[in-house]
Amino acid sequence: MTNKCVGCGVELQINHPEELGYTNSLDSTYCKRCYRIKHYGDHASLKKHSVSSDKVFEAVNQIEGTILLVIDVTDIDSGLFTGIQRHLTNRDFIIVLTKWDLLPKTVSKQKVESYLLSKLRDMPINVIGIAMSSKHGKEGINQLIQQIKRLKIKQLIAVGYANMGKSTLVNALIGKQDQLTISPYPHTTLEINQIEWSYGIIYDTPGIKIENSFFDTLTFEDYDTYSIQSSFKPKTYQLDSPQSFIIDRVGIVNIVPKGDASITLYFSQNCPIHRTKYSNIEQYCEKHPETLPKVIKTKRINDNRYEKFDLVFKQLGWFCLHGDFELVEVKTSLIDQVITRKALI
Ligand SMILES: Nc1nc2c(ncn2[C@@H]2O[C@H](COP(=O)(O)OP(=O)(O)OP(=O)(O)O)[C@@H](O)[C@H]2O)c(=O)[nH]1
Ligand SMILES: [Mg+2]
Repeated sequence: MTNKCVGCGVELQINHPEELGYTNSLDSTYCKRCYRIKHYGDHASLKKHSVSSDKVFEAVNQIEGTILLVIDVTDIDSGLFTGIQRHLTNRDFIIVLTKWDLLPKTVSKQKVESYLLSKLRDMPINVIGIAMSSKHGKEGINQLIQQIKRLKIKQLIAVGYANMGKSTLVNALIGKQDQLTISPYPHTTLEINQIEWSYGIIYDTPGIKIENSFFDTLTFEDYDTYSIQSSFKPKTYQLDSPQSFIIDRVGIVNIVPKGDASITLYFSQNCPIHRTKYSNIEQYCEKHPETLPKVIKTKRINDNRYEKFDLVFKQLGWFCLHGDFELVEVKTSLIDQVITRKALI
């Protein structure tokens, strides 16, 4: 029988120091990569490896059980992948919204849940429960455990896009904070990891790769500045004149207000976002070509459904716009990664 790394699920090996699973002894609990991530915060190896989503689905389809679909609450719009019912057929789903501590405390859980439910309406999957979890406090985890007990679920498979918090959630469920390896970067878990716990068996799985992500257009190091890792510190601007917002190497948002209007930014505190007058944007671009995305497509936002709406740059955050607008225009390379929704907050 082969031994697997308890942290990332990969098969242990002692012959190839540069390859995955390397360890000094086959009796080790963790591979060298996990050891270095856990003890030295050394994430360099994460640059090199990604995971095949098809392989993940194929492997998950070999396992019976309820799907614990893990979605980062700051990125709900990425969390529900297309074709989910095609990839995971005839399953029951419990959806867990993770990272609640990153949202302002005033956010209504009902509002977020009703947004999730509105998205689920178009998806033919059988949802038998919804739960919320947070880095702080055990309330959400305890409620999830109660649901699992009540539904008499014996096999659970944590599935979701990379970095949504699957391994952190499984650690919290089994009550062992440090068992599975976690990191702030995607593709930490490499293979399916089977864990026995008080209520049966729970599987941690490698994250599914988000295709066409803004992060594909940035560098690995940019992850630290652009990804949302600490609570939002929203910034609000009154818009009494036309303005442009530039997210470094991601895109530009041009806004021409009609009367009273405001904009609130929900992005990583380190995310490089500049503001200038709309009348200056061309000059700005000429002066700072390095801040522009490589390819630029333009999309006009004509969403008049809501008085207050979010302009979401998936995975990165969103602008919340309040009021009337003559023009809202986005210029970016990944136009499909920008969507609008009724304001979440
Ligand atoms: N603030 C906050 N951070 C969280 C929470 N859950 C997970 N994280 C962080 O999110 C990052 C990713 O967590 P992981 O558990 O490694 O995510 P994963 O889905 O297993 O990632 P892959 O294995 O790469 O697919 C880590 O930096 C975690 O600390 C949470 O509830 N709150
Ligand atoms: Mg993981």
